[in-house]
Amino acid sequence: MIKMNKILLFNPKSSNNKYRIPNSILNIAAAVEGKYDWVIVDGNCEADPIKKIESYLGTGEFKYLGCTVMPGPQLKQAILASKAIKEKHPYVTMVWGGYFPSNHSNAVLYSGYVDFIINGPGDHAFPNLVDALENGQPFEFIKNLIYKGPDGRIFKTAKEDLIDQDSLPPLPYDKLNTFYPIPKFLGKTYLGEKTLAYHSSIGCPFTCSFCAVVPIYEARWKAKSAQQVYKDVKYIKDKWGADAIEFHDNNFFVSEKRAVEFSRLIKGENMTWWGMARIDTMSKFKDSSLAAIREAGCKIIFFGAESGNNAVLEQMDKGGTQTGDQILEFAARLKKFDIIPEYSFVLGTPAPTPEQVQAQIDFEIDFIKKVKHINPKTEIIIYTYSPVPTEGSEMYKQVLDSGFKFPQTLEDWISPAWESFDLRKNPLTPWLTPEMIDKIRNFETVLNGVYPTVTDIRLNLLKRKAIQAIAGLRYKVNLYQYPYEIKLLQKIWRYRQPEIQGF
Ligand code: B12
Ligand code: SF4
Repeated sequence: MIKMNKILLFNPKSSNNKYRIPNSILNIAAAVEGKYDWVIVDGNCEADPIKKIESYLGTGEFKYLGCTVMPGPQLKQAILASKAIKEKHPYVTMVWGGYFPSNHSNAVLYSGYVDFIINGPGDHAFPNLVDALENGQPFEFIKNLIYKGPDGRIFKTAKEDLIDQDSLPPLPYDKLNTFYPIPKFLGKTYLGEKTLAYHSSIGCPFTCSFCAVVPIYEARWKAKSAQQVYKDVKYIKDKWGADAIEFHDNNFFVSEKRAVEFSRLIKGENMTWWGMARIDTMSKFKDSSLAAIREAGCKIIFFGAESGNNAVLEQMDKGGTQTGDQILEFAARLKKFDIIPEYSFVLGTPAPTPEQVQAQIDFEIDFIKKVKHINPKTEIIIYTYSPVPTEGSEMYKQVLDSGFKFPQTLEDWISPAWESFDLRKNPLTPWLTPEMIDKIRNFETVLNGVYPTVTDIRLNLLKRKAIQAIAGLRYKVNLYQYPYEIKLLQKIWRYRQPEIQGF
């Protein structure tokens, strides 16, 4: 007899041209594998994902739809699809998971078309929820759940301790391959011809006051062992030819021991890799460790530098140990190891007066130029600060005091203004004037002109030189206004922006 309790897992479109293994829903698939039948629909690989979902639901065999959602453009497809599907198939239990619903649960649940939110890791919560619903048992005690009670109140259940990551079931790559060929997900990047996206740890031990990871993981971090990571990577390499790895962990390099051990294991595989780290953590790494990491193929590391100003770093609660001087020293130190530091800065944080907000922006611009002077290979990523609800942090308090409010409904979230908010390009934060935002963006345009990112593999030497010649003069004399000529060239050559298109 055909079971009518199948699960459809949906990854709404998040990227225009670079597909990645849909790790969020693949982890959920692993959690129900062998217990419930499941299928995956990846919005990145489908011209019309709603049609594809309809073709599955039309069989009448599906009872659950699980959707992963991060803010930004992915939210748009998630909303459009969930709304349309719930209207047509009201019996389907709609479950959302991921960073957006965990941090903005009220707007999601009051939409009326999402039944449950998985708050943080879903590896246990999701199968437990489906079990409870299948067996008519109470779900109210399942950890990591947010739901609306019959009286309309929102309930959040207790958070589960982070799961030992090595105890999780293997990711069902072979079955994913039956829906979408794995090579489709192994894209050409700056790192290699076939780049694998892999997630080796969850959470982060720090509590930066602007970071969406904090309310969910509350300074907790759990990692797979170096051996486990190596085993998984090796499987994909041997079976589908991956030659590079993007580690999507929030903070890959928390443990020096694990990073060095992984380096030792991967060294012989001739793979290039990339991951995210903290400057203060990695500053403490021994020279021998940095050398081992580079020799093992790690060419470029992403660091949240955030600000060169110690007072702002403190306001951001960057763990209390990062300083402006350290950021500069570390950029110089990495030069010796031939590791490219990719430094991201967050400009436009709140301050008591408009003059102070402007002064901070000007300070950061000068500081970024200093970094570039010390190590010109440093890749600079500039974000405009967009608040996340880090309740209890001093910075979030300042944000609320300024009169800032998140949208109350999902429809508002996908209005054009809020979409660009999440891309951290044009935040609707009351303390930033349009002139300030222009200054940040224009500086970024000129900077990218003088130093085009190495991750843009389409930009050849000639094009680089042409943009550099035009932007160099502006950079020298601090003239950033109206950089239309640079923008035009970047548009014609479709210049890549890592802060929008992903690392
Ligand atoms: C890969 C990635 C991307 C990829 C696309 C991913 C995809 N799904 O196709 C790309 C590069 C395109 C991307 C882009 C953006 N991203 Co992004 N991305 C990530 C990253 C690095 C990894 C996500 C991942 O695969 N995790 C691995 C899985 C296993 O973990 P997970 O997603 O947390 O899933 C677990 C739980 O959350 C839960 N869960 C998740 N989904 C579901 C679904 C169901 C049904 C259930 C039951 C459970 C569940 O269970 C899972 C297993 O335990 C995260 C940071 C991170 N390390 O998680 C940022 C992150 C999610 N991105 C973020 C942002 C802001 C963006 C952007 C909007 C902006 C930007 N400048 O980066 C853009 C725009 C996106 C768009 N175009 O829509 C933020 C979200 C912040 C926030 N305010 O909520 C994060 C947290 C990074 C950060 N620290 O700032 N991103
Ligand atoms: S170190 Fe990075 S991931 Fe961790 S809390 Fe700070 S910004 Fe978030």
